[in-house]
Amino acid sequence: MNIDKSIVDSFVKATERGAYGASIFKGKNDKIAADKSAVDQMRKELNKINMKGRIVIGEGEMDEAPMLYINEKVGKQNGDEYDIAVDPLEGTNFTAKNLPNALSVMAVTKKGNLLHAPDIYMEKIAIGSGYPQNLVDLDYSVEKNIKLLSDAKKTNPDKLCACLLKRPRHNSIIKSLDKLGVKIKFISDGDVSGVISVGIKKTNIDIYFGIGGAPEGVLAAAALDCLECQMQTRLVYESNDQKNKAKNLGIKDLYKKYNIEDMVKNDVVFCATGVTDGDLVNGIKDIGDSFESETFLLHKSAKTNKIIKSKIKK
Ligand code: VTB
Repeated sequence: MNIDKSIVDSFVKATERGAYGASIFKGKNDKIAADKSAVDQMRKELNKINMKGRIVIGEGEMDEAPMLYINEKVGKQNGDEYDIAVDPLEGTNFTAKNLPNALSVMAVTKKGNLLHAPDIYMEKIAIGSGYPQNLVDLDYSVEKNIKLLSDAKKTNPDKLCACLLKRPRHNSIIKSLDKLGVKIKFISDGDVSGVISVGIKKTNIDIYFGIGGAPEGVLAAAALDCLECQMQTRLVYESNDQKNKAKNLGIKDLYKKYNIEDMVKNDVVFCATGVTDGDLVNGIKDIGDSFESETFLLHKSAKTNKIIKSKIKK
């Protein structure tokens, strides 16, 4: 069953509110307050929706997050059942320091269609649309993935651009890319928008590599699903406790390689509202008793791919 178009505006309102909440703390050097404000505002808006919603990816477990925790029920508890992944503030650092690319993000499916990923790390590789299926693979070397991609694009590796989080854990990938002459766009944070950039022509990014958060991975997969791009991921464990967390969420094969269809099934809606100006959308503009927002909206079954500009009373 597809998601009815009539409910999509309500999801957009939730990320608009989340972004507004975070924007109050733009440049105030307080990541926690910005995140809390985003969570509070998004939750309030979600609870106005006629749905039986359940958070499957959220701000953490019930005992560690006061709101929008995994398994929290949201919505008025009437109507259809939805599974919801939220990152009310993707880029707490960006907001605190008033830097570009902070977003309020959400993905929604009908119940049972989203991977319940634990809040741990995940390896990710992603490319744009129009390539042969399963072209790149996490188990191939960087050299092999780049060769496959440059051959498919009928170009040379030195014409490609890769996006990566700037972290020491990526040093060996960076070394290989440097050797091949591949251009690199480093991001300091925010790999939801980093991964999605492979599906946005104007960014000129051909491939995304590296390890980031698993919740962010599932959110990006929702967007890339709508954009008909390719992505493969695998969970990364730093302790037995993390393995148990995954098992408790129903993950049987701990080292499974997930393609998009293993993370997101059937219809999906993805929305991301800008907190600060960024590559995808502009940030919140405070205009007195109202604010203006921009939201990147994707809806798979309706083939919606647009930017929604709103003016909303505070
Ligand atoms: C990752 C990434 C996020 O934080 O979770 C990162 O997916 C944290 O990584 O988009 P480190 O532990 O290496 O700092 C973000 O960049 C922002 O939440």
